[in-house]
Amino acid sequence: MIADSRKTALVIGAAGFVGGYLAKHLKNDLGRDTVLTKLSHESIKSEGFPVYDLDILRQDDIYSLLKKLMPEEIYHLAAQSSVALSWKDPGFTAAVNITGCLNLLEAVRSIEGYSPKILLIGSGEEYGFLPDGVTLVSEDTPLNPGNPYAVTKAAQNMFGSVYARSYGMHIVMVRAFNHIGPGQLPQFAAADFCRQTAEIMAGKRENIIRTGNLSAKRDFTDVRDVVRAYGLLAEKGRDGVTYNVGSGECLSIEELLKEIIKQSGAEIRHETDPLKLRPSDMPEIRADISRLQRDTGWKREIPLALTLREMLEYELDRIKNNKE
Ligand code: A2R
Repeated sequence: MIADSRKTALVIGAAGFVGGYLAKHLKNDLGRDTVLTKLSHESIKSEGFPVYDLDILRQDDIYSLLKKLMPEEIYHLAAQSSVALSWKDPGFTAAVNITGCLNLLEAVRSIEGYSPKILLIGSGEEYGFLPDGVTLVSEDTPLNPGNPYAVTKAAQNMFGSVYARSYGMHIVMVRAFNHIGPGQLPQFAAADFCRQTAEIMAGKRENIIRTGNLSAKRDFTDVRDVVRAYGLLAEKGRDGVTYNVGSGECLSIEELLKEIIKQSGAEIRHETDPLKLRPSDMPEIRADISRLQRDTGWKREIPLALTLREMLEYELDRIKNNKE
């Protein structure tokens, strides 16, 4: 459906996992003139999009690009998004995720009469350690981040809220829960299991999958459903309001693994790898998505079994064609 073909959407940080999916959705499904940014060392596979190099640590460069394009919608995906790296380099993570976001907000603010809709993408990680007995989190659940990455995303969220309220900016904040899909890097459990399973199916490793903690329950959504929620929120999300984006259901990592093994049709065992165990894992977390559903009508469309099948096919194709 073409919603409004005159609008220009700018996706900042488009070379990452979500960027390619969001760019295609905005252009093909919503008819936006879609412009992408990436870091100079990155490459973007999606063809047919104007692409600019942009480092969000350089506020003047953000300003120049915005002045040139004046996009009506800005999707801010750029981030240092690795929890592991955030422990190793919290200062860098804070610079990219907090100062980078502030640079964007200040650049927008300094252009007179310019008032785009801005989507700040945060994370379900912001909730962190939940009060005893709580597993379902609404946007009003107190934040208690458990790692530096989560702290920076909580700070981004708070700046978004303050700038929307104090300066009347059209900022919507998202807390995205686990999203998965073909092309995700194997730092994430589902992608890791699919890669290991594909290697077993291709005869490249013994039939044992190495795992971390399997009992943790998480809220998984297909990345294509997630980017659809972002498009809806840019259109219908209320300024200064935070929205959980997730499925509203949860699944243990073990159930996820079993589904991948089932889909492979292979005889596969699994074994715990102590290096993959994270000591402070929350046992269970699930998003309350009633606000998202009420304000946008969003519903999950892609069942997880299909997502996992496509992830497995992607990894098999990667091995067959010797892709990086
Ligand atoms: O760190 P790299 O080289 O992978 O580049 C990431 C890029 N990025 C930046 N872009 C502009 N200026 C910077 N100073 C800067 N630092 C990093 O942002 C990467 O290409 C992109 C973010 O993509 P991913 O890390 O793949 O995140 P994903 O899964 O696409 O998630 C999108 C958003 C992020 O804000 C997550 O924290 C959130 O959703 O869950």
